[in-house]
Amino acid sequence: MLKRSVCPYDCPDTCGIIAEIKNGQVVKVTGDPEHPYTQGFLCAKMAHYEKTVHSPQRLTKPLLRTGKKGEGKFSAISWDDAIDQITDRWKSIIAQYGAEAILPYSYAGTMGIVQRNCGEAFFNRLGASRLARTICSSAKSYGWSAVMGATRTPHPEEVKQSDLIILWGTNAFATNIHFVKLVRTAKKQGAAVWLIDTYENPTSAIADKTVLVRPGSDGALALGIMHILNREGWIDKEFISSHVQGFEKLQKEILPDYPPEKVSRITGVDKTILEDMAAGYAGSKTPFISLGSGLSRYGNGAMTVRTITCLPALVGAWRKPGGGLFANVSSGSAFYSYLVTREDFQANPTRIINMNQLGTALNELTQPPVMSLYVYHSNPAVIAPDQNMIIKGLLRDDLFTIVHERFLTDTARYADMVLPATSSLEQADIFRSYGHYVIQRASAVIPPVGESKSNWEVFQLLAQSLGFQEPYFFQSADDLINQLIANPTPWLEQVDLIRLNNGQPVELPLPEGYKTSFLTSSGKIEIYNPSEKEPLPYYLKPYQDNAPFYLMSTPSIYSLNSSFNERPDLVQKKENAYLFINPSDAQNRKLKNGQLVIAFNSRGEVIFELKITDKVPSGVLVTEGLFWNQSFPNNRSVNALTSQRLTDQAEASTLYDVKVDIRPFEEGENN
Ligand SMILES: Nc1nc2c(c(=O)[nH]1)N[C@H]1C(S)=C(S)[C@@H](COP(=O)(O)OP(=O)(O)OC[C@H]3O[C@@H](n4cnc5c(=O)[nH]c(N)nc54)[C@H](O)[C@@H]3O)O[C@H]1N2
Ligand SMILES: Nc1nc2c(c(=O)[nH]1)N[C@H]1C(S)=C(S)[C@@H](COP(=O)(O)OP(=O)(O)OC[C@H]3O[C@@H](n4cnc5c(=O)[nH]c(N)nc54)[C@H](O)[C@@H]3O)O[C@H]1N2
Ligand code: SF4
Ligand SMILES: [Mo]
Repeated sequence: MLKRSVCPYDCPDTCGIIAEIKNGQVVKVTGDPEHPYTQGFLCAKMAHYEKTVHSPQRLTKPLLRTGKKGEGKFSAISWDDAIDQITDRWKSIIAQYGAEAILPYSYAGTMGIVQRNCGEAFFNRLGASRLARTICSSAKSYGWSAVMGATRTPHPEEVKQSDLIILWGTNAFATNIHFVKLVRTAKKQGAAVWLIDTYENPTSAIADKTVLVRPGSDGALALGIMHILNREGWIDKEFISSHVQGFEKLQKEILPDYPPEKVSRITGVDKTILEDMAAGYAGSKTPFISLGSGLSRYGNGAMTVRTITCLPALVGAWRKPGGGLFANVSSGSAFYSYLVTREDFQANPTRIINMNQLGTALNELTQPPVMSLYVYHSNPAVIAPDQNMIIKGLLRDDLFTIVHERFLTDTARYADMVLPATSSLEQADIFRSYGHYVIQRASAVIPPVGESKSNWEVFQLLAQSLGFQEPYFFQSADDLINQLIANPTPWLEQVDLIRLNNGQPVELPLPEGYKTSFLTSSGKIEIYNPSEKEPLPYYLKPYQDNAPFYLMSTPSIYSLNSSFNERPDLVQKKENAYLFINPSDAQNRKLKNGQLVIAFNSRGEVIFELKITDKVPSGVLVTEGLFWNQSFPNNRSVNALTSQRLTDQAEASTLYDVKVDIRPFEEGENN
């Protein structure tokens, strides 16, 4: 039997998938050829999703801790027992400290609108602390909106009409593989491809030109290019006068400050390359920038994105199909998401804790302290910054931690109670994407593995055990999906709702003329934005500690954040937690290829295998992929080095704004 579903992972491609089912088990997973964007092809991770779904490591029963925290020793208990113990403990915490002493922690294990967000309704009703879910790309969204307002990002297929594609801070080979297919099509038609990154990431294989910038300096690079465009008169005056606000101010007050010599000093990009880039950009008819999120994870991240977003306006790139800038697709507004998150269930607004500062929250918050942590579809002991602080918090004897998971992740190992979670094929949901405009409903296609339950079901059980009476907590996930479809937003109304209901992929239409009627308060592209504290973009410095090497921890082709570490076949392909270093840096430090080194800073130490390669410039170290801490000799992974500091706007993570030093790992050393 073949059943249609959707890839649930935090990936811009959000593929349509077909699951082949025999005797209630998934035996094979393939791409859905009818999906308009992903067209029947899946990445290496999902090509054998059945190995994740039916992995021998799947959690199948609720578990109660029997060993020390972190030791990973548990015994199975019944669901009734688990729910009773949780709600009993919560009642006593609430009586002593108030419900704000309970902190939910969740992110992007599953991207479906219902399963991802239904916990919000439950915790709003409970009166728990709220979590600012800003680890990924909120600074990028902020930067885009500061210039473009609510304007929709272009359709990704437009890239096929481009003659110059700039992959700016994105490793699309790993993270956006269907977009690479479109880039290849454009290339066959003669398009040039540039990659702007901090190292020659795997995607540089399709680039005609790879420009390496100093980490966190892209804002200066964009200003430098704009300086040259202006100096040479390579600007589209007609487009600017009808569609852009504040170019003259930028021209007078900002651009003179960014001559090539200065920009070259800040970015490390040679002056002649800057001149070439400006000439190439101006000479292209339809330049298309695909902007990644990596460069937004710095102390200056929002400003960097804002500055780059101004660039296409200067040459009028927007007016032509195939030109412009692709940021994140914000199709969430196609749904009335409050039907899921139910802010109205909050009696009073409770405090908001930033997910990037979990370490501080667990160790230092008072009034009230965090006394219980409920983690679902996230793995903070691996993915969140300042790992040592987080683990110190998770080790607290008086902290009651519940983790709802598919696998015994590092976070789950520190839990008092572990609840088994269904996979996406065992639960109903409805999906949108941040990489294209297709939406799709999915039903459960196999029964739950073991006794696992979906996020939705667990929150219902907890709600009922706590005596919540709202009808919301007495319906099925499918009922709620029906409501989302039965109450369409004006945008959703434009799709074939019958097809959507039937689980077929449908595409949200982009409004006519959306690339020239901008959804900002002035109706223009706002290079000058009077509602910003700094109304004009300029080069803001990142944080950057005082240590010799920048450290990039970027995605791997074979995992997705910390997901897929349950798969020996994929972990094997990653081989090891490598740290890439430039040959000259290795030589200066007398370090050899393949030797173990410790990367360290004031926050922690992580052991890597050194790989010498000229793909990284001197002064930069790169590690690809997040591994489980369990696979490292000292039980710490790369986020032991990253910091809880936030971006300039939108409180996002600064995961790449980090510096370290390295030293050889001595045999017997195991700190
Ligand atoms: N150093 C460094 N750190 C990073 C990044 C980086 O590039 N470098 N990337 C960051 C980014 S961009 C992001 S978005 C975050 C992502 O961080 P997370 O959202 O925490 O993502 P994952 O590591 O994939 O962990 C998701 C977990 O959810 C579980 N899960 C999957 N489906 C379900 C379900 O339906 N129910 C439940 N209860 N559990 C489920 C999976 O088994 C998995 O363990 O990581 C960030 N951390
Ligand atoms: N296979 C796989 N796919 C994934 C993920 C994964 O972990 N693995 N993660 C998913 C998630 S959660 C997300 S948010 C998306 C992310 O996808 P994108 O936002 O498209 O970003 P990435 O492909 O992660 O690439 C980030 C790039 O930014 C570079 N970079 C870092 N700092 C700078 C800088 O200062 N300037 C410039 N120019 N470049 C810089 C890094 O070297 C890296 O190559 O991918 C998703 N897809
Ligand atoms: S991880 Fe991304 S590319 Fe791979 S199947 Fe899922 S959506 Fe598609
Ligand atoms: Mo992300």
